[in-house]
Amino acid sequence: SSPSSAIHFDAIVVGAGFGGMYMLHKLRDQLGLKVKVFDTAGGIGGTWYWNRYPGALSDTHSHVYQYSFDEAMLQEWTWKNKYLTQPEILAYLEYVADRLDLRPDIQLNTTVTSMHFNEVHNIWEVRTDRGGYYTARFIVTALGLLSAINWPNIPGRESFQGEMYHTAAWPKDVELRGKRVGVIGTGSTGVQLITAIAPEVKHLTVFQRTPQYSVPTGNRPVSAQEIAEVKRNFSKVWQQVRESAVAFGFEESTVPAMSVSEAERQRVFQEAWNQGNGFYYMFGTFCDIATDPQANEAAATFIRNKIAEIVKDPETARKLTPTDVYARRPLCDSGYYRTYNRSNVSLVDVKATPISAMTPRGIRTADGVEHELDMLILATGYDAVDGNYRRIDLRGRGGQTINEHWNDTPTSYVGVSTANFPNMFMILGPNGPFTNLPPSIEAQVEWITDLVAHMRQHGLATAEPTRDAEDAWGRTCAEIAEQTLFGQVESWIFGANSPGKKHTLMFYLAGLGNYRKQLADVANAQYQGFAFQPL
Ligand code: FAD
Ligand code: NA7
Repeated sequence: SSPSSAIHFDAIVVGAGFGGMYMLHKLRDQLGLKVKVFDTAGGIGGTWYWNRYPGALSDTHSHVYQYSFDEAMLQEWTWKNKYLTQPEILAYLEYVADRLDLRPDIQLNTTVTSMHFNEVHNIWEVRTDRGGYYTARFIVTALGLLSAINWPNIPGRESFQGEMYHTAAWPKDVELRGKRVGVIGTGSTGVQLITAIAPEVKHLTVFQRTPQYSVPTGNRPVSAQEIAEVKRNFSKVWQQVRESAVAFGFEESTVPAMSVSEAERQRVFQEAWNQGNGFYYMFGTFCDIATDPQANEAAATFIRNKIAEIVKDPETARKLTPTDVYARRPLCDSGYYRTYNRSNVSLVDVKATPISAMTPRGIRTADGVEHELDMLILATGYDAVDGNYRRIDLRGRGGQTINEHWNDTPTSYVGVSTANFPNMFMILGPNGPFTNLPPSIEAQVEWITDLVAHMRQHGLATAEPTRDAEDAWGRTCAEIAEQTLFGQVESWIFGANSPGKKHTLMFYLAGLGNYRKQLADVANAQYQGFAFQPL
């Protein structure tokens, strides 16, 4: 088929989560473009469409886990608790979709299978699993950074006779009561799920590979007064978020942990423990927990001592206690460690006794024990950041695929673009900010919109970053990352959780305030680092 037989749009957006929805609104309603959005899902919402597992909760505070671009929506929408449950976030995104009339331009149940840049016509050719063939001047990949499922490679998976679910594709109406349930994975998701389902199931067996540091969420109802306060101070609240590092709506600490007395340190940690939130514990207590080994060890020791206090069985406590650096995404929970005091919960350390196979009746570990299960839940996370890119037949100039282009190291220029892929803009692509994400998504969507407007104003057909600019951005990200402790452990922040993936940098770790400055500098310097072609 030739491009002339395709249905043409000005822009095609892939993904209908926080990112894709806002991108549609901006390009369509601000710039007047003809835009189409595709999503594999049967509904809008992205992450919050897929992740319906019991206990799914934001770990960003409710008042900053939303869009900020429209004050009227912020005044209209309200929340009940310090954190939002999955149904609440999905309801919010449904409300936004209706409020902004987004649905007519979103096609659900449709996976984009290929996107090829046509150098003759300077357009993208896009194909879907439903036989659709489209062209577009611009493509925006809002594919999600925690969206491509990581299926563990366990021998015998097909033989298991019980029910098996991944948390990121949770079906409706799962009955847990009376069942012997196994959970693999103790990341943010596993911790939430385990805590939520333990009281419901007959028996819960947790297969833990790496123990986790976690602090309480401190979830509680918020008063009408607190909500009114946020709504009254709209501009101030969001300005603080945009200028901060992690964008969680609290002031990051400027105090080094070792600059205060031991007693003061304990007081600060205890106060944070009482108040709740993982990011607050890591970034609100002291300024150097993620960067200074001694500060990190102090924060880690505080949590280890809590585990020893909370967990009654010393052997279980030992297995639950991390000994490595506290440098994964900071977790928070609603009674995780306490859950292991329940008589119907047992913990299997699969580092000590690895899973050898799945059997028809359950899971066999290396010590020969067969753990019998009626249901196995995989809370094994994602092929993070670049996973969904590599699952598409995505080709830039010269027919080069994204896999060839990135090889084992995904890169970008300022998080939103990559050389040789003209007019392709990424939301939450590699080497973008590591923050509470809606405000970072907003920064990227707004910046992309401005660039598209700039191109139209100046009669430009294509925009793409130069290799040099992209390499320099990669070096900037690497230099920043080297100052942190995050690279010292294996986690999705460095893409090291997925089988066969190389430990590699995935984020710009200097925070949202700095990231926004970088974006503004590039735009203000006539989009320095980009090469343009005229129409
Ligand atoms: P997503 O919401 O992931 O949407 C991407 C969409 O793209 C998906 O619907 C997918 O189906 C679609 N897609 C991908 N490939 C294709 C294709 N080829 N064709 C068609 N469609 C495709 N962030 C926070 O800041 N705070 C939190 O508290 C928080 N909690 C989280 C809890 C969980 C369990 C998870 C998984 C993530 C959490 N996140 C959190 C991160 C969260 O993903 C982001 O905050 C945000 O929702 C990302 O929005 P997005 O639009 O970029 O991507
Ligand atoms: P994570 O944080 O990547 O956690 C996945 C968990 O699954 C983690 O405990 C892994 O252990 C474990 N895992 C993965 N594969 C296996 C195999 N093969 N065997 C045993 N255990 C395994 O994903 P989440 O969904 O919890 O959270 C991702 C983000 O989403 C989170 O940070 C929030 O931002 C929302 P490991 O630690 O690799 O040893």
